[in-house]
Amino acid sequence: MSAGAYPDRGLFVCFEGGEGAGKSTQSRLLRDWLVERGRTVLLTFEPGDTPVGKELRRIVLDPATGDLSDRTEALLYAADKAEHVDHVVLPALERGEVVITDRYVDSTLAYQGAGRTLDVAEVEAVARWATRDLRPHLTVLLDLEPQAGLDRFSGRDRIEGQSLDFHRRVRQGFLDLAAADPDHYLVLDARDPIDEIADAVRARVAPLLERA
Ligand code: Z5A
Repeated sequence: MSAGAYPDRGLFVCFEGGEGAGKSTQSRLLRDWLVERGRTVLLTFEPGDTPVGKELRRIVLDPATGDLSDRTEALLYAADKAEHVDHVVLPALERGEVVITDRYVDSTLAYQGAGRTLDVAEVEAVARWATRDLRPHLTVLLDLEPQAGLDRFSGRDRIEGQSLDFHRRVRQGFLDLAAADPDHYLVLDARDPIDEIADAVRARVAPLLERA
């Protein structure tokens, strides 16, 4: 595996974690804090933040889709990532903006790799190809015991409806990725109060702004 390509313009920050861990909440709080400091910020998400991605999101998350081959699911998420990187993420970074994404490549390594038990190296090769091996300067992993995250919601989409064992493998998948590359990860306990988590994220992001 190559070292990967960290953008030389802009700042690329990603939030990852299981369902209900607080990714959307923390993404918005970080965006608001950066905008108050005069930064131009693009807040985005996967899957579904492009016209084609919206269609792909419906297919992968709608319970009515039913069973998909694990490989089909991995390829659909990869297609969403390719659209997202080429049409949303890279253009904003090239403009020198801060890009915050709610989920990215680690989600496919954790869900389609560790969760579905596809070969993680194969899933990674596809996802890195789809994303031109573009890597976030920082990934914030909001770690939460799966049942606690699922309890924060009532409805269940195709992925949320998987077994608790599946979600435990996903959680461990995320933790393994973070442990392997501490320079590019911040792991936080998602049970902590929202404001405390936001403060910890800001403290880690602040020095990175000097390079953006
Ligand atoms: N998926 C995949 O398999 N492969 C991939 O490559 C990608 C994704 C990119 C996308 O679902 C699904 O696709 C996801 C992984 C899979 N599936 N699952 N399962 P999504 O985009 O619809 O949803 P999500 O990404 O899982 O996010 P979420 O469920 O909406 O949760 P969240 O964004 O992490 O949490 P939140 O909305 O900020 O907060 C949830 C609630 O908890 C809300 O009421 C908050 O007020 C509350 N909250 C937040 N923080 C706290 C704290 N600290 N304490 C207490 N309560 C809190």
